[in-house]
Amino acid sequence: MFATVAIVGAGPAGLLLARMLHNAGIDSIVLEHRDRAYVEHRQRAGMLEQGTVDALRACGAAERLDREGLVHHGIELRFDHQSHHLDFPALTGGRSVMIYAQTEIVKDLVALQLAEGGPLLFEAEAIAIEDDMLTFVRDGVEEKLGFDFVVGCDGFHGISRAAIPDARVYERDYPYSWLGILADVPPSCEELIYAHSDRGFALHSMRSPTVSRLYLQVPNDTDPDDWPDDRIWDELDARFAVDADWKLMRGPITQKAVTPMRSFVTEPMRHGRLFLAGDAAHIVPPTGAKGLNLAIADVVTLAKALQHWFTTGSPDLLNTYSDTCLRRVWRAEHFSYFMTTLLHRAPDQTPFDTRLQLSQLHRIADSRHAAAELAENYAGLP
Ligand code: RFL
Ligand code: PHB
Repeated sequence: MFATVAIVGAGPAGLLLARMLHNAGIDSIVLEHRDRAYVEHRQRAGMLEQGTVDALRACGAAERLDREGLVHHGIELRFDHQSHHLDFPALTGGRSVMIYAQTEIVKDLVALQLAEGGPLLFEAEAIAIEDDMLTFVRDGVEEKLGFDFVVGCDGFHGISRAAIPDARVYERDYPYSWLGILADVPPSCEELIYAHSDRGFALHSMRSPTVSRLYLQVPNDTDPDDWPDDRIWDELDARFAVDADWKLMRGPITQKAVTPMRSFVTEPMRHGRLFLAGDAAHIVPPTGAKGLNLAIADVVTLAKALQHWFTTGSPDLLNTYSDTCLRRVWRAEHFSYFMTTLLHRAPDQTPFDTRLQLSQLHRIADSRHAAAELAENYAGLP
């Protein structure tokens, strides 16, 4: 078997890359370890930057997103029992964000790929990447795939990253995790609420006009079974408490999961014909909502570079791929770290630390410059 571009992983990064290459007339094969239902239902991100929406539109994958996506013009910061609205268009020169679940992006891209793209092989696990050959296992049988280029879009637990020799790794773990729930209840807010409280962080997000997505900061290694539904709603109530006429609507919880928080970057993101994109190369804690957006930005950069190579024979953009991506990655790493440490309560937090957090939160609420700095990073740098 041979593909001009072999793509490992059918998450948003791998699927979008396949779509962009297809549109540019470059053939690819996507190998995905899991089955279709699994990748289409893995609950993850929801907040899309303008650049992500633009990329999906440009490759003809935004028809449903344009019908069902919820445009958000800001977020709410809640602390000291007060709410503060950040108006993104006013602070960023007109930018907004969109809520549309990663599961739906994946479903849309899988459907397009199967209808008009190249091969997408589910339950095909890549096990080794060599110079110009990839080995994968399907139905218990080892197969070989030759390529001109191979792209590791296989997420944080994939195998591609290990094929880059002498990589430099930068990482940080956080002393807390997120308990995330999906609930069949209309959102209790129009914008996302990021809440700082004495009891820890909470986030109110949404998936649709009838489905809410909420998160609670919890200790690492928390067992979701220790959190019956009533305990979750009571804790959310306590952390979102505000001196205003506001009530958190409760409804049946349909999913519950605990996610650890991590910052991670590997450099460089390329070795010879192997390129890394998305979570395979970098992880951010979800507080800044950057992970999916970074994955899409990598792939947009790489698709352009590959197209440039195949149309002009020039390797210039392939040679600058890693540096170009890492510049954006490190900005997002810093912003995600900033948002995380600003809003969470560390197990060893002192009253001094809390005072610093509150001082910074007040600064964002009171200063247009501080608010604009947050809004620009959140809505996405061009
Ligand atoms: P993915 O989505 O992990 O996809 C990798 C795919 O590779 C497959 N795979 C293999 N296939 C073949 N052979 C192998 N050896 C393989 N090893 C792995 C896997 O099965 C999988 O299908 O990586 P990708 O495409 O880079 O996409 C990254 C995003 O998924 C991730 O950054 C975001 O979900 C992060 N994230 C958020 N990002 C945002 O931009 N906005 C958000 O609001 C946001 N919220 C979140 C998040 C992540 C969360 N969790 C659970 C980590 C909220 C949460 C709770
Ligand atoms: C989500 O909707 O899942 C979401 C939104 C914003 C974040 C993290 C997750 O910062």
